[in-house]
Amino acid sequence: MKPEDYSHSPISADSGTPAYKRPAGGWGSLEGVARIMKKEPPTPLALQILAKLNKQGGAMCSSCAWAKPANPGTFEFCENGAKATLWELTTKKVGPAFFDQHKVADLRKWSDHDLEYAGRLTHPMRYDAASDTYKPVAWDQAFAEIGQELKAIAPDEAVFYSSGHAALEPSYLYALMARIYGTNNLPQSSNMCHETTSVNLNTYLGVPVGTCTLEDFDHCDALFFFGQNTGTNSPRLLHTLKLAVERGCKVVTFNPIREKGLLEFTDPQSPKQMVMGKATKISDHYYQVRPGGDIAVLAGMIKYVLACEDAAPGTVLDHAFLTDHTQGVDEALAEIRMMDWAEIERHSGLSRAMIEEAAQIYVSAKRVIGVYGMGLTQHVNGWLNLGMLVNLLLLRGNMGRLGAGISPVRGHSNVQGQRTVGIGENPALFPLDRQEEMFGVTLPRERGMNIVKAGKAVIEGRVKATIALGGNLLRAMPDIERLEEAWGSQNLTVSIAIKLNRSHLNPGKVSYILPCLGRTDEDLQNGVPQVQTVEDTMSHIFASLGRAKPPSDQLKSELAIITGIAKAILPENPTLKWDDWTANYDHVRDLIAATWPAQFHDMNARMSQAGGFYRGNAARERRWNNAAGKALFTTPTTLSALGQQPGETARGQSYTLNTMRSNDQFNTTIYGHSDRLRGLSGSRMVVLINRGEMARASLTEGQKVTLVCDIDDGRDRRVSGLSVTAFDLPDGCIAGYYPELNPLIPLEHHEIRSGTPAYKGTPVRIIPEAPAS
Ligand SMILES: Nc1nc2c(c(=O)[nH]1)N[C@H]1C(S)=C(S)[C@@H](COP(=O)(O)OP(=O)(O)OC[C@H]3O[C@@H](n4cnc5c(=O)[nH]c(N)nc54)[C@H](O)[C@@H]3O)O[C@H]1N2
Ligand SMILES: Nc1nc2c(c(=O)[nH]1)N[C@H]1C(S)=C(S)[C@@H](COP(=O)(O)OP(=O)(O)OC[C@H]3O[C@@H](n4cnc5c(=O)[nH]c(N)nc54)[C@H](O)[C@@H]3O)O[C@H]1N2
Ligand SMILES: [Mo]
Repeated sequence: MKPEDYSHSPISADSGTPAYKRPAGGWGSLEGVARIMKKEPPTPLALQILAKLNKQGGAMCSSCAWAKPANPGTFEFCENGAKATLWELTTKKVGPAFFDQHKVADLRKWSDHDLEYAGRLTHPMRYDAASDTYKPVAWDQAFAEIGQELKAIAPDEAVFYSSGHAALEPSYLYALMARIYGTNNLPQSSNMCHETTSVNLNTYLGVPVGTCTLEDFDHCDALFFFGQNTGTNSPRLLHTLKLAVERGCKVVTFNPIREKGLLEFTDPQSPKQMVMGKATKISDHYYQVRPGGDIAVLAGMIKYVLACEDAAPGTVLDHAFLTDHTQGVDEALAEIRMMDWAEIERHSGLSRAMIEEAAQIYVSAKRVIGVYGMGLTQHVNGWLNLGMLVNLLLLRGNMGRLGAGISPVRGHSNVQGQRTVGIGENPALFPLDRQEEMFGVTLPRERGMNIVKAGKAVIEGRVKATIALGGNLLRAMPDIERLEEAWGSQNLTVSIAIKLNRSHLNPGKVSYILPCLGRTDEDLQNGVPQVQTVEDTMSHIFASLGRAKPPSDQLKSELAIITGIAKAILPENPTLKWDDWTANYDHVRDLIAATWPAQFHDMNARMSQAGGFYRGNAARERRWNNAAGKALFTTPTTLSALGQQPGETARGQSYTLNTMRSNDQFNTTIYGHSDRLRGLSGSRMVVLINRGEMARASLTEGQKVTLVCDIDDGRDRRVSGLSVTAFDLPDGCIAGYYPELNPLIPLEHHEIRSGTPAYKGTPVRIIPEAPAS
């Protein structure tokens, strides 16, 4: 691992560690796009598709779920959106000849990058154990055998996973099919990311999603960012932030890593900034909180707000809002008042002065938005991270009014929408009565399995079949080595995918890879191009139209594949018009509209309007659709979001591990080996650690080490061959890349209310592989 040439940043707190010298965005991001184009020059059509990305009549980007404005810029895509789009539009192909040449055992030795870089899947393939290769198969034969296998087991022995990518129409039919078949086992990728949000915001505010829209970002006076890496994961939000900062909005960030995008940004769409080499400073204050320290930060901020109110009673808190709209404030505040500043400083790693400085910005701002990502959700006490952030916002009525609210930044491009239209293991969240009436069927009411429960059931042999609508579970999940050992003993594994990945290389006894059209591909049914829809992180729904010629005439749309499986596993029923629905996706939108009329009425007409159509949000209007009918305060029970504190354990010194994304990946899709915005490149097998901790542990730069999980449940979890890399981080924590470090995270180590894996807070020890030289 070596720092990039433009190595050390003047803004890094430790100038001796790698950092990116230039602002986020700017020429660097154009170079990032150019680099991926150089790998494989885009076709003229690919360039046209990029130019229309996230605009009316174009495709919606398959990278992040950030909001798409009604008045888009000339280029309404970012460096990483371009990478995702061009990655899908590759001209390379993985067809029968490829599989003939490569045994599955050999492919298992390939890297994540190389597997996907090989190209687009072109034919339905069935695993042949005798030759250890995948062989081409006819679609009809595939559907028939999948049907046989699924009919031979109890419905609750099957799992229907979806990665948050497929559009609303296939997702609606997928959930419907699984339920009519007889199971609520519908885990989704958000079980690994914003499940903490879905479960806990629903409890606190009566909505499972954020309360803000883009308009709020035009009116807020202060934005507080917790654990979200905007520059890499939702770069189009940087443009929104720049506009906010330019009108005087203050930005305050809490993150253990000084993430470049939240420090400074040059808008690639601003000729003036680009030519003048100017950048906009984004965060007014950037605090390197210790991982798991946000509860303590928020407790300290609330103590300061209360001190201000005590000094000038009636002027700081929004008493009318607290009385009319909230519940539990006295109890929560009594507990927070008793919290000790020394403990707050210890857990947060920040001084009282720093926390009070941030809180003063909160008190001075009329309208405040709290923004967050995986840094809050992927912890054992993620519920309290969110509870405390909601507490802070509620105190001054920063919920359900213009310019204020809570704004989780969602991951996959339709992850929120899939949940909206029925994907999820909890049947209580969906109008199953209505669907029973619409289709004359009986739907199961027992709760199904989320991803952690499904993983455990696979390990224990209780799952006999897994169908995956996209995704890469054997890389994305925790404890992947434990899962790999058990995966192949299932009767059936089916992956609906556009590219080959590691999850396809652990076939069940019967195993299929079913290749589908991607977001940018033209989807013709009976010669008519079909539109699909997706929902962004702000609950707006957009039509998306693919225009590229598919890589093979053998591909089916996700919707058509679901129809094929549904017809093979479900009894004939004249109300289930699978063929009609596949022939014209308008008909599926009619079903969605009939299922949720208030939100989706006239969906076919509204889906193409500029800025999408808004399906509304009760909390935004101060209607609280939870059990209490009020916005709930949360009483803290601890100051740490971690399940286990780092430090000296019986087995040695342990550190909190933060598994993170590089700037050159989309989840388990690895585009390359650069993490430009952190000044790193070359290898992903690194352990980032600060220089003080390195010295205390007698580690040297580049030294090879093994990480060992420090949770003792009788299983040894370790990853070897990692290089020690000095990096600007708080004490007590280390960082490294997802998915390479996923073998270290126990499946049982998760957020306690929602089951979201604690990917940002696993205790690990460092074992040198050779003595320090
Ligand atoms: N290019 C690109 N875009 C993506 C993705 C991608 O992989 N690549 N993935 C998509 C998906 S599915 C998702 S869910 C989102 C994820 O987007 P993010 O929510 O940004 O998730 P991470 O990249 O995991 O980064 C989390 C941030 O939290 C910080 N952090 C870690 N622990 C703590 C803590 O205890 N407290 C605080 N305050 N901060 C902490 C980390 O340093 C890091 O900056 O992005 C989506 N967009
Ligand atoms: N350690 C650690 N682990 C994590 C995280 C972390 O921060 N740290 N983050 C977690 C998060 S937030 C998430 S969301 C999960 C992600 O988990 P998943 O959603 O399961 O994984 P992805 O890497 O997004 O899936 C990539 C695959 O999707 C397929 N694909 C791409 N486009 C399409 C398409 O159009 N249709 C279909 N059918 N398939 C397609 C491709 O074959 C590709 O190989 O990982 C989680 N795992
Ligand atoms: Mo995610």
